[in-house]
Amino acid sequence: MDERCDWTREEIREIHDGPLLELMIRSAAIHRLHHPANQVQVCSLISIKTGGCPEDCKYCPQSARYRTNVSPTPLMEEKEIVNLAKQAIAKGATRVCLGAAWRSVRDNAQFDLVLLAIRQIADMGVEVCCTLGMLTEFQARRLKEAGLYAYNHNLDTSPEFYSSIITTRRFEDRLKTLDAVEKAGISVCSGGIIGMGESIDDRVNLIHSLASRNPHPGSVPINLLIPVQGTPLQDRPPIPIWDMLRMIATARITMPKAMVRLSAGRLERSLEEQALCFLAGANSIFSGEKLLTRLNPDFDEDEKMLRLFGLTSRPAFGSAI
Ligand code: SAM
Ligand code: DTB
Ligand code: SF4
Repeated sequence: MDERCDWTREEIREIHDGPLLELMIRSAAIHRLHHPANQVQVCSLISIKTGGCPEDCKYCPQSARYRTNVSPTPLMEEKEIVNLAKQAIAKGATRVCLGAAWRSVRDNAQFDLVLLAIRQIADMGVEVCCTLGMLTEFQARRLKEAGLYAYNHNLDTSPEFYSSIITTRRFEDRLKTLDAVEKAGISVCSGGIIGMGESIDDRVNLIHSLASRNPHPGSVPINLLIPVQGTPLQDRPPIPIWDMLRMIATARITMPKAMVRLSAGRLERSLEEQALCFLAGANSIFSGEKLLTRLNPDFDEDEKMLRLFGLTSRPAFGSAI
């Protein structure tokens, strides 16, 4: 079956709520139809501008509105960004994602610096992604010209729950940026976070919003909330593994060709739990000791894990079958 963009919310809820093991088996079968099942994409994050963000995303340690242990740092020098990318590639990353705690991109010298860094990293033969906040079509075109492969911009949660988590922008603003990215011919990376107190319907409606896009996003990060001290969501309890598996499997079944990324929150999960996530259809991870500000399994640990599971690293620019 090819990409379907006309899923109804009811259909997705039915998939999501199905008998767990049947759901996993169905998802694993679809995964194998569309991707080399033993390959996992290894991505690496570089926080090129950390903290001090004007937005009020309730989960985020980088918002200037919450007192967290993040100390704001200015934009990195171009050389430092490129060097960090080199190190990540040497450790096995095939996709490098540059993250900035900006509300939106501005057409200034800082953006020019980021474009120069993107060009140099793209020339190293890896997929370059970045996540810089909201973009105009013109800015998206400039990123494409610089060699950008993908742009990450998460919908994060359902349209209905969005304003309970973020009040400084609207769900529709996110969609607009995704449209600009797509129009520029850049691969869309968009997913969300689970464990913020959302309902099952909110999770289903997030997947519905992603799977209704035509084409589907090229990659869908599923982040497990990392409750950070000082943020309004600091006391949220971890979600059960079963919820993670349902979310991953539902994303895989509804968006068969997408890379489904097991993103934030992996450090706290056992190898057994991660193995189940790969079985449920996840085929991408962030590797390296830091995400943007939080800890994450390092490259050596992940290499051992992949070896243990008989998985190999997916080459850059590999496409769905
Ligand atoms: N400022 C840009 C933006 O919001 O698009 C880019 C950086 S922002 C930190 C990227 C993504 O990180 C968010 O959309 C969210 O999904 C994820 N994230 C941030 N804090 C998180 C947390 N505590 N736990 C899980 N995911 C988180
Ligand atoms: C995504 O979906 N997750 C990554 C990446 N895209 C930019 C970010 C996770 C951030 C986790 C919290 C932190 O490290 O501050
Ligand atoms: Fe800023 Fe992005 Fe964090 Fe929101 S998620 S506060 S926009 S860095």
